Amino acid sequence: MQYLKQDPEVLAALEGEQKRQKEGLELIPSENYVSQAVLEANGSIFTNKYSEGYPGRRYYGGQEFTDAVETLAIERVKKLFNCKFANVQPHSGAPANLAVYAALLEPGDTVLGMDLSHGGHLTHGHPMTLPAKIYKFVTYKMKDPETGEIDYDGLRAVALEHKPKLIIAGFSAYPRTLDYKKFVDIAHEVGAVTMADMAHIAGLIAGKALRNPFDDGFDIITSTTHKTLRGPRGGIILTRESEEIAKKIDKTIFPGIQGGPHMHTIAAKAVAFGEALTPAYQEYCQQILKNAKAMEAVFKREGVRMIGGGTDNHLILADVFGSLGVTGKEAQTVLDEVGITLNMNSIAGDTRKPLDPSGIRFGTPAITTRGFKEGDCARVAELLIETLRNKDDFSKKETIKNEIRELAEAHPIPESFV
Ligand code: DSN
Repeated sequence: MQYLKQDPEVLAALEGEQKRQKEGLELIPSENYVSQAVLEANGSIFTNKYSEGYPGRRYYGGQEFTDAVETLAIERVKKLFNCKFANVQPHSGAPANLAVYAALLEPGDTVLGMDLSHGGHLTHGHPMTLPAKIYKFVTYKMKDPETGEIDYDGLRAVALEHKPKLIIAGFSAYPRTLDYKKFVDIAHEVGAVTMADMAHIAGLIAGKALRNPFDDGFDIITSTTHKTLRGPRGGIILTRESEEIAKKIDKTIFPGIQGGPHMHTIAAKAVAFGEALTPAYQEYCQQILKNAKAMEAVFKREGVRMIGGGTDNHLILADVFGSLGVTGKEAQTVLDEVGITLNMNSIAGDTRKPLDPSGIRFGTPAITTRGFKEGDCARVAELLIETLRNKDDFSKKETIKNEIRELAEAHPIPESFV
């Protein structure tokens, strides 16, 4: 940080964040640690360049190297997800989803997505979002929060009644696997396009640890690139095989809703996709799942209720208010105090408000990057529950905090994955 010394205030914030990331345990399931190679590309001079358009079809000159790096990102991500078309320009997940809606729908058209309180995402139709003001969203839910199974009969009934043009599979707080084939069959029945918002599990799909929705015939995948994919903050839109859909999406991203692509981020995406193509990355993804299972076992043993009864992926949603009498907000605060970062989360049928809900959501992508294995993760789960059971015991929390710091120090954040 040789040059940042010129700005001591920003430097101080950055150094504080560096220390926080180093000494604490990151359990927010949508966060991760990127390699130094991704950081270098993301902090590179590609940030200086304007490149409106696409490789070989730009509006400004001087595109020899931006074309090369964007083409690399496109080819690598197509290989990772086994699809024909990719747009790597979305600035993040929300614009990626908006672009798909704008590309395929007319204002007033209907979209079927997962209910937010059952694990869906704000961009799948929450009334406060722009898409919800433009399109009509209808929702499906879990059949039973104790098993997490989706109510596919209910989903089909809503689809038959409302005839959506787009059906979305995907979530930000759902711990089980989806039956993609059922979504595709229902979509074919009503003539809808299928979109899988895989932001949370895209890395696990790329790493072949979870099923690829394209293998069951999904038309489109949207994702962020900074979660399990372990890349820079950004988005992607992938199209399995329809050139017509891919062309509409390209036009909607630029010039439809975005201007100049962030070429430094696209360079960093290319690096992350290169890393995700390695066998080491596939091992990483398998370990994420094993680590989540190790945490699940502790929660089961300790009688703490998990929505969906456990996890098939990288995250767990626990009803800490119902099981331990601690609200999600209290849990988030007290765990922060001992060096565990996670987030409060509403749970299906929550009787509490979104800003102080009953649940917490946590996951294993970031600590797995640090080299945590099943035994370490089980211990983290024990410490997590112990903290909540002793939330007012200062000396107990100090002891836990020290153990957390030791665990973190024993697992330094890696600089490289290849
Ligand atoms: N904020 C992201 C998450 O944590 O899941 C999704 O938008």
